[in-house]
Amino acid sequence: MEQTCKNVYITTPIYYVNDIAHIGHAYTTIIADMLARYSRLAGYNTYFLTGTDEHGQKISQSAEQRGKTSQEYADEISGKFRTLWDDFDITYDKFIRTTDEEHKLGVQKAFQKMFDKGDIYKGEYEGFYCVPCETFFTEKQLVDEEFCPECGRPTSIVKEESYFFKLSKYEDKLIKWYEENEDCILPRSKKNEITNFVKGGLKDLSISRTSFDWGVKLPESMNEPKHVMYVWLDALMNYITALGYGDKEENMNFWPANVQLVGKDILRFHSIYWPAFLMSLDLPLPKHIAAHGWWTRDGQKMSKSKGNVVNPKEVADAYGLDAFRYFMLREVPFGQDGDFSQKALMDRINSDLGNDLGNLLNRISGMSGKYFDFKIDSKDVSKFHQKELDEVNVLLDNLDGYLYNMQINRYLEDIWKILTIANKAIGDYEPWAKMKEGKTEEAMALVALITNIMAKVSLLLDSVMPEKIAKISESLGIKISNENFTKLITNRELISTTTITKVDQLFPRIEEILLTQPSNEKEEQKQETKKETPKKEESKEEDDNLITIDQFFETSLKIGTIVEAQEVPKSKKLLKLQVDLGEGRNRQILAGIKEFYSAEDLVGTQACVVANLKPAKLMGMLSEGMLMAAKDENGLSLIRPEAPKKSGTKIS
Ligand code: ME8
Repeated sequence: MEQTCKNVYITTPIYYVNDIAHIGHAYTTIIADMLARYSRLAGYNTYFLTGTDEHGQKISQSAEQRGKTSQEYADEISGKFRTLWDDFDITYDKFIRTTDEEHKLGVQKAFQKMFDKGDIYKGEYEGFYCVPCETFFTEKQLVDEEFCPECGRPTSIVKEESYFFKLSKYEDKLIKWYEENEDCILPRSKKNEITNFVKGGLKDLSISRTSFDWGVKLPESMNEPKHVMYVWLDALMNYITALGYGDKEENMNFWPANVQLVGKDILRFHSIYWPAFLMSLDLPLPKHIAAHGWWTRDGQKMSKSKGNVVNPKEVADAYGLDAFRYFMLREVPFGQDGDFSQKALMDRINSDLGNDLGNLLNRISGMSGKYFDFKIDSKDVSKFHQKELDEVNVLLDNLDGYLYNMQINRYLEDIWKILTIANKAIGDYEPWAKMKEGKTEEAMALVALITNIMAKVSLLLDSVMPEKIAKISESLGIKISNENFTKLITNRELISTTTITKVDQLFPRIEEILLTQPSNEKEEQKQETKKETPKKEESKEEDDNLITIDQFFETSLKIGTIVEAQEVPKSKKLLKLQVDLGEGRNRQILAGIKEFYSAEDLVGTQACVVANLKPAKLMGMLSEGMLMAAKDENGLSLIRPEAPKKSGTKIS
């Protein structure tokens, strides 16, 4: 995002509609939203694009599995993405769908132009194709000569007539672009990887398919009704078709994009294919392609296909949307992977937001109310606090640079350093002591300093936590506007006077009760994930991990009689059971079987129980064992004795 340019164009990847959104998608979208909000406030003419990627074999297969047409399925999932972003108050200017007519026309125009230029030719493609990744691989790239290097699934050999894009022709030009534009790919470490890859040689790219038909047709003039476009050609073009490329071109003045955000998984497509296509179309190249890292969960890659996703809506509902946004942007340095942990989220809320930010506002309203009837005057701030103002200004100097280089966590770290200056000044100057000594002017200068710092911080954090900042700015009596941004941030000025209003606590301490809900979701999902481990791995484990009879007997299995059963409120899956294992007292067991059994039906029945499991807490309740069950596509069944047995009978 160059400061000199008037227009700012920010894009996210367009998300596949083969499943619903998870926090990885939310992360990309929140970063883009933050940049867009910041750019607007700083006075740039901003355009922010997001949307959904709806063509390709993967989508048509997902639709088929659900008994829907590809279009019906794409409509449904695209709608869910859009609803989520609307719930999250994401300020996109356009939500593009690759099934939009204007998009399809634009892609066809682009194809025609590249063809007319001599960059596209017809040939035959034979390669190893991974359907879930929509990507061809060479034999060398495969794992164990068969499996996809990206997702580990089996590939299939596909041979088909195909059009090719002369990617090899752009090898030198791409290398020149990387070398001449230091920050064209961020973080810079990623740029080296890409440069080396391209230096290793590029093969021409197959850009049409005849093996399925859910895609954009080639331009009519080609007379190739069997061909549809390669989904990545179709998808990448969204960044210009959204601006009207090939049609009305109404927003093409936003091109080239300033920041194109992508996950590191799709950086190659964006930093090799995409600029090569643009060169072929004689269009300028984006200023920055910025690749962020992966969110993992419990150290594992999180993905729609693995089923171990964290639902961003649930997290935002439990902890607050602004806190979630802050956490995502602050926790992990851009470009690096991060593990999603509720403990870390809770710490950020209680410490950074509650103690540092929320408390400072309380102190402003407390001191201004007690000493000055809530009226603030900045006239003596520079006289008594030039040192603090200078310190703040030094930090402000760096903030732009951090944002423009996608060092968002450092941007936030430095804003917190500014808050520390304010909190420290209160301790250093003790306005209550000044008041006692009759030094009212000095006390006022201090409270006004803090108020000004809070006002500056609010302008800088509005893009990160718009809802909470609206409350803070209301309390400070200062509007979040471009005018104030220019005055307080760009020109380093102070507000002259204002009146403070009291607000309720902004970030109440998050206690365990809030924490336990999502973490139980996590436990529940974990159990699900375990059951859904891919077949290949299961059978491998069975072969490799044979156990001895002694190892088997380490597990204590017993017959239990269910004497009481209740639903657990707010849980989709859990039932709370009291189970008699012949021990003279009942054990409480929480079982994830609510979808398959009603509480009443279970009372009086028996089941096999794992009796020596370490007790665990689910939804804040103790669970002292596990019922055994088997689940297949027809549902779940508890494992029970064929004829009634005494409670506590050992199973061997
Ligand atoms: O790749 N951590 O779509 P997609 C962080 N349609 N970010 C993650 C993530 C994770 N665990 N998982 C996904 C596609 N993302 C193509 C893009 S663009 C022309 C076409 C984010 O639904 C990340 O930004 O698989 C990733 O690049 C994007 O979601 C891909 O989502």
